[in-house]
Amino acid sequence: MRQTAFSSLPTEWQSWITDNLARSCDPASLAGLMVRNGNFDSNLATAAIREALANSSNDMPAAQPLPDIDTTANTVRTPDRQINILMTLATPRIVVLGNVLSDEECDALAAFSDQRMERSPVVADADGGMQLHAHRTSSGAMLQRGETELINRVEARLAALANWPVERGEGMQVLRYEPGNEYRAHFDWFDADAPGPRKHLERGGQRLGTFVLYLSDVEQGGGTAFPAIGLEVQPQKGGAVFFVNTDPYRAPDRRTLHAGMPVVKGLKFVANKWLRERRYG
Ligand SMILES: O=C(O)CCC(=O)C(=O)O
Repeated sequence: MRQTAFSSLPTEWQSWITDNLARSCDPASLAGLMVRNGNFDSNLATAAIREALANSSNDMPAAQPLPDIDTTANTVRTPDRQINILMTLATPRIVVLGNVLSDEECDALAAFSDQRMERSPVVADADGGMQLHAHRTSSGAMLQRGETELINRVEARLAALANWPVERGEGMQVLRYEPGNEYRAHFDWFDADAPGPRKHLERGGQRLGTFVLYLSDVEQGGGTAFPAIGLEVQPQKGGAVFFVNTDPYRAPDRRTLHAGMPVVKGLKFVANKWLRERRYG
């Protein structure tokens, strides 16, 4: 008999999947638990759960639309700007972009945000509150969606670029890193199994996609590293890296682990834009 993803699993894991699906557990959460607790590859876990669903009385979940950039040509024309595709990776989906913002737009976003910067927090696992952590040492400011004409323009551009409605985006978060500042490896997706992050899922669903927009060049250091796949993107003013945080069934993808590497020389400004499953705010 042909081996399938499901049949390749140890029998105790096969029973675990079948039992949990029979209890109507969320397939994406089950895949996450298999990766975390069983050390399974996320593609194998997702495929096995899909097969189990197909063989059960439950309906097989359909692949869901995700934010994505059309990389069939080497440039993408948005309503107001032509953006360059510099590098693409199919899975995990990562696109490195040039010419997303003009120098003036970068400077204006950084200057506007710099006045209200405070030390950047992380989401606490226990209660979802925002807490300071030694792993994240940048300063940051949250911008409201549509807060100024410039923010509105950039948000409309990113929405056209990623084929994802503005309403499903969080407000941008602008960060400033001094030499020595960093954000150690972390995920942008929220873990449905942790009580704190779960609260954030209730408002707008999962963070499906991320843009890190580079608002400055950096003399040395300050790349965005993806340690699980051995990739590092160097900051180039006006450029960006875009990545998709889940698989097509919206299960978190652990290969999207990423870090803001320590700045060695110079200042680094970035703007994060997170794209949610549903309308946000
Ligand atoms: O600074 C970077 O390059 C990445 C920032 C980041 O990952 C974040 O703020 O979540």
